[in-house]
Amino acid sequence: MWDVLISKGIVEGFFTKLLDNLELDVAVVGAGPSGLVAAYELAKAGYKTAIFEERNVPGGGIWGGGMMFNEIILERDLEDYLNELQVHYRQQDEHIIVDSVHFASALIYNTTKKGVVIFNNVTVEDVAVHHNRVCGVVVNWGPVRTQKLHVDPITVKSNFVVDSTGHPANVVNLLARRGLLEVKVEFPMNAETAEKFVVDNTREIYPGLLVSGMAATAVHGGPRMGPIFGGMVLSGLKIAKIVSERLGEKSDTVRSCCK
Ligand code: 48F
Repeated sequence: MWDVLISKGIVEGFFTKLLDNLELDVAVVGAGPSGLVAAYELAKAGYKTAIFEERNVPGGGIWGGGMMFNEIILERDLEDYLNELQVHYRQQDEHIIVDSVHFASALIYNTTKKGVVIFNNVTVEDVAVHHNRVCGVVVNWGPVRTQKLHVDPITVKSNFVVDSTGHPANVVNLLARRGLLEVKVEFPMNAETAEKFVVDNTREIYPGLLVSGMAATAVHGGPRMGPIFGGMVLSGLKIAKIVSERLGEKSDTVRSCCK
């Protein structure tokens, strides 16, 4: 019966992916622009990377552009990167304008094409901490959190975790609530200063835990920037650079702390 063959294909396909991603080099939390770029670059560099996204649809804040006008703005110096991703754009003064649906689709397509699995409908509800170092993510189905179901999660081991959860900085705040690190409150809108701030503050914020995009801005008290996305792309690129250096140069130390 076809219907059962379809069921078998789906169940086998999903569990093959899940088993293959229970031990990662990098777990990215949130499939917004900074998380997608970070994962794409890390996969390009050969690191086993997966993204956990609590919503059904990856892409985070890209789709809606500014106030649902579905266009986004990037800085002109990202032209080469957009060409690499085969994104169509228009130039306007020192900026580039891109259709937000096209940009979100291109990031999702390129990231998954490099082999990154995006586990959509999966929320990261906690992290695993061993010897004062983040060593993985604790995951559950998205609706378990939204519907407050009493269901225990499972753990995915990862040498590095990236909080790419946007404004709420959900992963960093899990540690902040327990007094393991201190966070600030996001500052009001200022696109010009925000674009530099987000890149400067993309960093390892706790051993094994990095923070990117609006999460990096928020927890460091930086200004929001609205529908300009160059900083998000550069933040994702910086995450990949930091992690590559850490995993490359000190691979034994880094990998062995998460046994
Ligand atoms: O907010 P978001 O797009 O992240 P970002 O990379 O980009 C920010 C911009 O979109 C925009 C901006 C740019 O100029 O200001 O806001 O910082 O995407 C964050 C993603 O994380 C998911 C959430 O559903 C969204 O798709 N997310 C949040 N918490 C969790 C999560 C969680 N605990 N587990 C899994 N996914």
